Amino acid sequence: MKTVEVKGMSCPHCVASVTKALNGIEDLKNVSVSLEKAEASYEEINPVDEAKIKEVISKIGFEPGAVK
Ligand SMILES: [Cu+2]
Repeated sequence: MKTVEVKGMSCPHCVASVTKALNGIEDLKNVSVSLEKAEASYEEINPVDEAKIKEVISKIGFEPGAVK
């Protein structure tokens, strides 16, 4: 499992938006977004470039941080 920091989420709608966006990436599964921790966790079915993850988060108006 990996986690990516997601800055700028303020309510459950933000969590839903990020969850939906990440679920839209082929090869990700078990996406789980935490407002409290300001991060999203996920598993990869096949390796996904971190840049792709960050791009998707940025595109919907949030600020991605470190992936770990
Ligand atoms: Cu919100």
